[in-house]
Amino acid sequence: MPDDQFRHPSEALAREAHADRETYEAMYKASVEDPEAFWREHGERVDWIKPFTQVKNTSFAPGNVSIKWFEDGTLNVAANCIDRHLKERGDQTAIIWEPDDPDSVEGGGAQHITYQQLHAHVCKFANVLKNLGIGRGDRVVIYLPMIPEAAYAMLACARIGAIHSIVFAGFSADALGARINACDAKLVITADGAPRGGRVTNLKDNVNQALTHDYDVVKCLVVKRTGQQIAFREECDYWLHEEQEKVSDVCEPEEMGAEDPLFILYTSGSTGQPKGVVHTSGGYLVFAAMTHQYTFDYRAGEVFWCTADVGWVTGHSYIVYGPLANGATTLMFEGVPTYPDAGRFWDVCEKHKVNQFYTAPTAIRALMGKGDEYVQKHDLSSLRILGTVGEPINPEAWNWYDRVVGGGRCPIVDTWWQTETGGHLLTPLPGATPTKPGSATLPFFGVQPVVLEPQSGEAIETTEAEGVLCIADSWPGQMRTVWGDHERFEKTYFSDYKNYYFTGDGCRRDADGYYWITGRVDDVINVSGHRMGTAEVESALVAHDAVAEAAVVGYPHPVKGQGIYAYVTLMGGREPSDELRKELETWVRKEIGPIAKPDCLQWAPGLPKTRSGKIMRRILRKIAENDHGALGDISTLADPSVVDDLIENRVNR
Ligand code: 6R9
Repeated sequence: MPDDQFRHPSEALAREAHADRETYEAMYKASVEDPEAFWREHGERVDWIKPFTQVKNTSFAPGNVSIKWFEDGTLNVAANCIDRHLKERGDQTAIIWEPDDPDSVEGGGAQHITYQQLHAHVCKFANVLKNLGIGRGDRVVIYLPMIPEAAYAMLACARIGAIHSIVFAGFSADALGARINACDAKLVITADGAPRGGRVTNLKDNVNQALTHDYDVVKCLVVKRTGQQIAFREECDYWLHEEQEKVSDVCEPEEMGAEDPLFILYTSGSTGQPKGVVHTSGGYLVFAAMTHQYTFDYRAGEVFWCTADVGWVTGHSYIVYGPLANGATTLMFEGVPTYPDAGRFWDVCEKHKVNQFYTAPTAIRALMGKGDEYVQKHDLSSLRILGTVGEPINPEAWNWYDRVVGGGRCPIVDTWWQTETGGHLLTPLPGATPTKPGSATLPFFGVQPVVLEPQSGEAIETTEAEGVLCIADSWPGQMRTVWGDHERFEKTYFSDYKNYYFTGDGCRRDADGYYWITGRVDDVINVSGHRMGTAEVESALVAHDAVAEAAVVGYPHPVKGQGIYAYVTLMGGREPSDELRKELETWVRKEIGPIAKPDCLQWAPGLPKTRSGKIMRRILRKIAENDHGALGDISTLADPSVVDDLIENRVNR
């Protein structure tokens, strides 16, 4: 499908959707011409305890980066996601929970939790937190499977003004420990075990291991999920079901400032330790809710399913906060796309009559590879809108998604955004934006993308442009700081290109003004939609005593989008072997988690370095991509001969 061929929304959809082309254009224009007025109006979509008078107070100026929205307003995010819906839709399902095992008896199969029930669960949970000494501003780490308690825990924190920091349950004990320490958490909420794809991860064991150094300082609240045996620390572990017996289901929401932190979410950067991305309460909620409504054309009564895990930002904004702020029915899925078989997604869509389905290109590619039969067995007529997120989607996968899953009837919204942005920045709106396979199309309201010439930092004014993607002005969902390190926030996002927010992504703008993300320009790789710093994998590798040096790059992978390619130089006296290779793979899994395991590991007697000792990743990337015809100038290398060896011994997949 050539770039210039548009897929137009049907006339009926354009008529019925929240926005048609004209509405989008008028609203977009208003949003960038007078952001104050636009967001003053749309800030009203949340219920404020004390209404805001100030709307926007933001600066990207070097040395003075400061982002505040609705700053004198007060609200409670949990009350916005629950209490305000009780009168009108107390008996409507808020959360549909679909367990890992579709036939599980002990899990009770799918659960439907109404807004009224959600209210009771969250109030009780909040009272349990209070009893454990948690209050406003305290950090709580959540390390849970995809069970309703994960949403209760998030909303309970929000209700009492505690700041949650979710750690994806696929992360190792070491990665968990680092995040607990980094935000100085008082409490960890976990489960005995996490069933996924028919296998169980021993979450509580990981917590115990993570807390070796603070063994009796950090409390732990445990949800009984599997009923397996766990090592219980009598003095500081608590069972949720026991603690809940002791509390009432009434808990008044705390009045929070718009700029009080709602959550911290650790995400990979190009250097050093993961960054604690901080999102605050008012602007984040306005933006998550508004994007959820417009991007998915969500309408009252519909069933919305985002397949992400709440451990990633997508789960925060589009499983919990956005949908619940809109009074939606949101589906939470504990399992994986291929268990019990590759038809699971479609089985769940049929069973719960899902209207909007939102997933990642890596899942689409994996399922596409299993054949159309798995899709065609199911009645998918309830589907209305399809979405993708996490990485660029190749047109082949886009077309399969459109044709086989959507039956050619469902607009696809390819949503580009980041942990840092809180919600969608580039995305089609179903009734308004003609789509092109592989393009995230046009900016959301209030978002001003610019394409800069990478070297000079000049904005390219022509419609057709290729360069780095920056954003010229703030939007309400923007992250506010890096937890405990505002300097790092400024340095990472506002120093390479002055007066802009630098996204770290490269992009192309075509003759129609459509944006095409070309991938990260920094040393961040995107494996199955999971963001990882090459530096993290490298430091895990060099922590092994056999490894002298390691360099990690991404390479195109047919299913994962990008795979991890590691070059490893061994310590003198250590010899390469298959055993050692396996040992290093297991080592990385343990240090970071299964998602960081290298797909290819090449023994490198030497790495290509400049005379100043900087590893030339450009060359390593080319070799990993098997594109060594295009290595470019290697004459500045301290020892150009290492390159020949690397090419010769390249790992073939
Ligand atoms: C939401 C999320 C952010 C990075 C981002 C970009 C890539 C996300 C994309 C996309 C092309 C899309 N990315 N959505 N690339 N098209 N629709 O994924 O957040 O985990 O922080 O990753 O993911 O490279 O910079 P996060």
